[in-house]
Amino acid sequence: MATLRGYMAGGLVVSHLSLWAFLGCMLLENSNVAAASHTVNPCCYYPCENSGVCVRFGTDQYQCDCTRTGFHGENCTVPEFWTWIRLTLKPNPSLVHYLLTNFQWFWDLLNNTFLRDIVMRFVLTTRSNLIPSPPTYNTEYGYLSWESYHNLSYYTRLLPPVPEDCPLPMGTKGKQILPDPKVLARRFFKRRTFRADPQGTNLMFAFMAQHFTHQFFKTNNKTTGFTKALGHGVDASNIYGDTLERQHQLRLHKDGKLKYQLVDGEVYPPTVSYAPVYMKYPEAHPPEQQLAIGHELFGILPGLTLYATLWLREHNRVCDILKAEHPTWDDEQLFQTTRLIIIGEIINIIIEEYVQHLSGYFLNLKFDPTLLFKERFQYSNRIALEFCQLYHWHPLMPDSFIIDGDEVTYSQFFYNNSLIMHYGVEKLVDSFSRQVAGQIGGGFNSHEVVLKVAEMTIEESRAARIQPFNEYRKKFNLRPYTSFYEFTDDLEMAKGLQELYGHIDALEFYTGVMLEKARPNAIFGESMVEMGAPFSLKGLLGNPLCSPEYWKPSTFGGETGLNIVKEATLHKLVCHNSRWCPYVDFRVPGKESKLTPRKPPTEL
Ligand code: ACD
Repeated sequence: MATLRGYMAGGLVVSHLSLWAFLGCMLLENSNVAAASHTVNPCCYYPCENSGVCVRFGTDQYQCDCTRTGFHGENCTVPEFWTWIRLTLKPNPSLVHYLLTNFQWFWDLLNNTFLRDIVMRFVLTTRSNLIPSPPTYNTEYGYLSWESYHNLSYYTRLLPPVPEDCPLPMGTKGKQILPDPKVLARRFFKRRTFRADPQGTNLMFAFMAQHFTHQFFKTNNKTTGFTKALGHGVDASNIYGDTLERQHQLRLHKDGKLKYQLVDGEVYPPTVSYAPVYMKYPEAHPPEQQLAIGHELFGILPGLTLYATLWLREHNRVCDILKAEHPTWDDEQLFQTTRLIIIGEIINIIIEEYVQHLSGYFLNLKFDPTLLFKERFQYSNRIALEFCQLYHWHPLMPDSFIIDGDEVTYSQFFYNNSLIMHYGVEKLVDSFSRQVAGQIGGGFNSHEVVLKVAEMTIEESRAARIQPFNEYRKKFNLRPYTSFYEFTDDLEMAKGLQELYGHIDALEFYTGVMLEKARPNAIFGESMVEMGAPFSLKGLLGNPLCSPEYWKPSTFGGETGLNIVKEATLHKLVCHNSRWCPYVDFRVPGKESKLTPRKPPTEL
């Protein structure tokens, strides 16, 4: 069993620690109870490295459980032989990223061989292995518990919360009081002048990000750490509703289809009077302008209603295809099978186009569930609070919206579904695909209207006692930063953060992933990729659809349905469901992918 003094070998920390230990001893003489409450919980020092689990014994002792970490020793710091070999040979993440984003000629060759599958399998397994499955902790339970495993209303947690009894809010480093979230938002998040994303990400991507992620990020704002999205993954609840009752209100109950309305002969989501579901609109908003959509908040931005319209049209289009092949199927079977096809399409588009775009890789990412069939892989997923936190990508939002040459301000944009019917799906897609989004990482790029979100995210992370950014760097096999000057190249920011946090090890998780220096010509920094990718790939491939039991033609009504899934593209989603085919991509023109097109646009 180790004591605090045993772990902390040197420097400043020891003196800090000794002071607490000394205080503990003084009090011990008077009362045992008092001693327990004044001895520092040794787990507040995060003494266990390499994913070892800290267990407190007595008052000032702890043990690191290093089981199956590949390390041993008091603090899980001594590598076993094979771990040592692996670590010696393993290139660092920046080198791997550099190799994947350069040498196009090499990747062009590799993309056309069996080696693509091997590399893709390696990406999927190494990333997914970083996510515990079954899930472990949650905001209430910093140790394994049945409640935490079983209660789907919680977001899971990769690292346990900072213990309640730590001397400082982030454990043992930093200041007694964390910086005011408002000050952090105003000084480091707020946009000065719009900084376009160097990867050319556009608003079509930004609205996809928002539309797609809100099916599994539905924070229950009444209690910290809870979610209303019980599907914990891609379940298309943003299209079909998150309760059976809502789903039935949205369904036509004929041929498997969803309800719709026709405006000038074009299909749009129905009004709430026809499909009576709760939608959040300002009080005076006329009911005939309130559209009924799977997610109750999607009326706020026309970009979200645009995607809702596209998926509605796609759902009903697929129903027609299935019905032609299965005239005997009833409404229920047509609906359920179409939903599976839609979920499969979403996963495909997200991996092969959305994540592909974010990655900037010349490796062609591949959606092929069979790649994992011989691997040890669990087909389940639990959304983590840390994933939800890091996905607040509001710097994507521009200063205003340029639609068909017209400038639309935020106040004209919010809750304005008439824009969709006025311009039509085609012009909106074209405009959003041509307008560049903001760079996510590096700070100073959040528009005033979304600044409050950064504040609220920081407040949530404090209420949930999320561990420091550097602890997450270690969890994801990244070297912790040693100073704010290493963390960011912006001297003003480094100085300001040092002054407010006092120590780099006290930097908070969300502030860390968002403000970290972006990689050269990239949308965000190293940590966002190294932490976001494991959550994403585990969540996408952990979907039941990707399991050997489901991944077969019969699940999708036959080869036709399976092929719709396998060949889904953003281009088809738009062009199969519009009068004319606009420019559509996740990046602005001129920044189109240099990769060999995976599916020629003519193949519609
Ligand atoms: C890799 C692939 C490249 C990863 C590049 C960037 C990842 C960064 C953040 C997350 C990105 C996208 C999230 C997409 C889908 C989320 C799906 C969640 C399903 C529950 O190098 O590994």
